Amino acid sequence: MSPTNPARAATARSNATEATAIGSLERPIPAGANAPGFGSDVAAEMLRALDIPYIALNPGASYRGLHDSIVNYLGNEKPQMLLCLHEESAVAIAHGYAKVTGRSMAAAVHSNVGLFHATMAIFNAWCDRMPVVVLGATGPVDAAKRRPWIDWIHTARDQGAIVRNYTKWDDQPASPAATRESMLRAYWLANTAPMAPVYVNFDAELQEARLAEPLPPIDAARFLPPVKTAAPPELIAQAASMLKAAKRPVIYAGRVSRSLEGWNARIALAEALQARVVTDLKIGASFPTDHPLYAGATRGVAPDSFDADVVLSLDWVDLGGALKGGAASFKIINVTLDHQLHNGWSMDHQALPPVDLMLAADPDVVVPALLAALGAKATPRYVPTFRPVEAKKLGDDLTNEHLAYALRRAVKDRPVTLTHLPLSWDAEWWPFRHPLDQIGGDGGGGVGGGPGISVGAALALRGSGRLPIGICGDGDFMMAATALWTAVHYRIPLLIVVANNRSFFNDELHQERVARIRGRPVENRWIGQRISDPDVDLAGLARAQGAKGFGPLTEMRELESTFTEAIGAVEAGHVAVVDVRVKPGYTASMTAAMTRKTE
Ligand SMILES: Cc1ncc(C[n+]2csc(CCOP(=O)(O)OP(=O)(O)O)c2C)c(N)n1
Ligand SMILES: [Mg+2]
Repeated sequence: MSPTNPARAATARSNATEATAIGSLERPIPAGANAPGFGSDVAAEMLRALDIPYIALNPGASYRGLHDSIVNYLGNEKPQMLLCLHEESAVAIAHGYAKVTGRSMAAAVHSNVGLFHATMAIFNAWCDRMPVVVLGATGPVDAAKRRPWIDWIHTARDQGAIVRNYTKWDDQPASPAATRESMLRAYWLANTAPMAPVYVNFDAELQEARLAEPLPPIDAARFLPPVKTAAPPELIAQAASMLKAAKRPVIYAGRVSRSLEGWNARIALAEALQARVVTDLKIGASFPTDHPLYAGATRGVAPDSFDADVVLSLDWVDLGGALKGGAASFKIINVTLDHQLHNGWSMDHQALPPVDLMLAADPDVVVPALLAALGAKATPRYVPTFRPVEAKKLGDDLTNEHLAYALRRAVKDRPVTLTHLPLSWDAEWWPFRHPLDQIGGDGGGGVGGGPGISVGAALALRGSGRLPIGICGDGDFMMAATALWTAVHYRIPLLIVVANNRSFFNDELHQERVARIRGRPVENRWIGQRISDPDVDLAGLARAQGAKGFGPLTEMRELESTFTEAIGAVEAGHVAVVDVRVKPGYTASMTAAMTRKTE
């Protein structure tokens, strides 16, 4: 049973489908090219063979061959180009798309310079373990073919080195045949758990060269074997008996898929074991937060040490850190494939956790196997039920809690996907009852991910009946506000709410902490952090790009009605931005954690 009102979901769906189909936009005149004639036609054909629906890009001469092939050979469909105003947005959009669908789309970025702009978003996707196929270009690699100056500054001997430390694989194929193999391998690796971005770099000359001879046909599916990483039955049996014997089992529900089947299996497992479940706001919803067994969410801060005897970690992001509070007394079962990605450059592998039983497997595959081993029912008792938000008296200052409360009241029983949350969000403000209710954070802690990820998620959710809402800090929003243009241009409905405290507030708390430790005035913490004088017109930034802009809202009583109006605009197919002037401040527990004098 769905937690939503079916009639409302149907209305939302029909509104979305009434909106202009993206595929009807930017149609090229027929070019009459129906056989591959150039190197880049082969690469374009591969994109289609890989069933990549969209390629988010910012253009550049280094891949003008591929650009032409997508427009004039493929007719700009499957994949369709999504023009972005910054490479960071292009990759962030592909990242957001993957967070919803679990599959990669492509992003294309120009030579070294476009790749430099894209790096932050690639790192975010890497830390988030999300698949993105990033395509780039260089050259001509043959120096004799280079145009003076520009081709020289935009050619690097080893361009992949820019991103090699935070991609799963990269390549620079040297022939059309190698291009096909490279793209197949890249897509397969990116989309095989543990998932991560990949980078394929095309030589400009190779793209533009005429094909000497046609390549033999290729059956792409045979090179993309689905990989299901299960745990050996004896380890499943061992895990099942440890969990069965446990008196106080706790499940750390970490990086799992968005599938409803997997979600239901996790609930059934928790119910069978009577295990409490911890979740993490940094990653997508993994357990219903209104379930009686739900034990709370963490974000950035390690969870308190739970009174547990056995911990089952389903690919928890920082298990070592989480267990610091009391691991000595627990038995720990770790289900993860993440170690396959760990390298010597990035420390995103986190602390090394103590582990008593290791299942090097996909948590989505392990949970049903555990249910079977326990002889437990695979269907949960939990039934998601919508409950209207109760009227609540909050304080006079407009805070993020007010924002959450008023937004929930305006949303009512619509199915919503929270595509991004600000740092100062408390899990208790918004219940999750479906795996797509929330898709997690930026992954790499790179501020500026929120708008692009939200656009990509909204793209994937288009026509699903779900209302995408990204709640961004003002700093996050302004770093990547131009990602919205792509949503407006391609008619991707989306609501962005800016939790605007007119500050890079997180860092005010850091300055406060340093001042406390040094015995210096904490009153100065705002200097070099506050974004006012002038206040930025965020609704204006939205309107300037063709989105609907609302605000700034400064009064509690304005919120619910403005959100209702903005939601109406989104349901009519628009992009809407609501600027809410919130009081600077984090939740008490977050502030305490950030400003305490010593560890
Ligand atoms: C790319 C990048 N630059 C700087 C930082 C450091 N940083 C962490 S949080 C933060 C403030 C973000 O401001 P905002 O989005 O407005 O959220 P707020 O802290 O005000 O709630 C900054 C600058 C970062 N994490 N990433
Ligand atoms: Mg801020």
